[in-house]
Amino acid sequence: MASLKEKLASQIPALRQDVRGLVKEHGAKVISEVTVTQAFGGMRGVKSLICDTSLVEPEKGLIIRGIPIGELTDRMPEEIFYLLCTGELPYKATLEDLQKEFKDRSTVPAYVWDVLRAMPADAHPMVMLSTGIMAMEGESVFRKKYTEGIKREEYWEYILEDSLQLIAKLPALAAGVYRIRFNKGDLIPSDPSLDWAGDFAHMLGIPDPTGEFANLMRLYLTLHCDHEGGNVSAFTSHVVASALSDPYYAVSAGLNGLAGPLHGLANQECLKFVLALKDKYSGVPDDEALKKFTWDTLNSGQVIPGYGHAVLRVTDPRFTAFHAFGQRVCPDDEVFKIVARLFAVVPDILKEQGKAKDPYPNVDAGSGSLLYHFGMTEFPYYTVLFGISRVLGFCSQMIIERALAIPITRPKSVGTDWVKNFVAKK
Ligand code: CMX
Repeated sequence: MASLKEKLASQIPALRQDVRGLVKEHGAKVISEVTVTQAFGGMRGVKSLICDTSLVEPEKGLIIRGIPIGELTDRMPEEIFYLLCTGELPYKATLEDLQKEFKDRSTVPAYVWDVLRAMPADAHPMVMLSTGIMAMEGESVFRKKYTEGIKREEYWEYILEDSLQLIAKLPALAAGVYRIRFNKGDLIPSDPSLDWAGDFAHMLGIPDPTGEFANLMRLYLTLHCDHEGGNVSAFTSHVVASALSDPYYAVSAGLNGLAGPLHGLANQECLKFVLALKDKYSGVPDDEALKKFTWDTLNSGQVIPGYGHAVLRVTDPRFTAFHAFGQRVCPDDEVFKIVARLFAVVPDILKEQGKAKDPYPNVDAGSGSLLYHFGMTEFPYYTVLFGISRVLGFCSQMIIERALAIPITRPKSVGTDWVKNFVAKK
């Protein structure tokens, strides 16, 4: 059975030939134009990036290598990483081989713990995760090999090695961040008999008598893995990697983008919103109270966290998957019930307000309530979970980009005066 590296090595020559042929034959064809609104509006909708790992369809949501995310909810994150990289789900033996590759590389260097323990007691967990990754940059095999001098065709092999190293260490690193930052006691050693997400759940130390918390971690780390190439975190990591900065730099940069309140931090904001409702009404408010609270939030100039999306125009299937998990595991939990009731009232309010192009819940609307149910009440940590999963996407995109020798990113910027002159001439 071929390993991930062997599989990629067998696919890459044809992939390169395919892309070379496409560019040679059709290089001058126009695939997108840019309006003034788009140039001033975050480049929304401009097709100027290639991402083969996944696609976000406005009416369908996330599709990974042709498979809708809703059909992948019982898969483990390791399987998803293999799928992102190769376009195929692994056979059992291949999956076991990949899991072994991760286990063999899973030990976090001791100096990382010294760095994290030296950080301010109120450091944001995302800062600790990103710092932990940056602290390990000296481990980069890609940087070492690049400095020694390797051929461009070989770059992807060392990007893959760094990716495996980094992904392997994330469960211990992120669990360590949780235990250090929230004074949970000693670090918990890894259990090598467990899968990547199961071991992470184990090292967090959250009591899990039913095993459902580990299932939630598997689902969480699968659902957040990738969201094509143009979202803030993936794009940031892509740009940094295009300068041939190694994966430690590029992953840390992507996570720093994910930390923003309009992106990955929204899950923390979302639970705050739900808990504020629960506190104000001492339990699950009725629909009238929910509507008033939502309107008050909008009228005070704030967004409703967990709702809206730059691309999606339907309920995010990842929200649907979390919602189904909650219905199965904790239908009577008050926080989960508020999330479910908000889903019933918020879309109509956002439609009535008429601003948000997508009035439906995104992935962040429901995930926090499930974590809260299992006793993970430290919501600044939630974005870290998003981050661990998203590294699978960053790394798979990076491996493919280096295999295809995608050059350094350098779009052209123009000044406001240039735009004024341009439109005046037209
Ligand atoms: N509540 C209130 N207003 C909203 C809104 C929401 N949930 N979503 C969008 N809007 C507003 C925007 O602020 C914007 O207002 P202005 O015209 O006054 O600037 C208007 O609707 C149009 O925005 P849009 O084109 O629909 O949305 P954008 O592509 O600009 O932004 C997003 C997308 C996600 C940043 C936005 O919907 C938002 O702020 N949502 C709340 C935060 C959130 O849940 N983020 C997580 C997204 C998932 C992820 O990527 O991590």
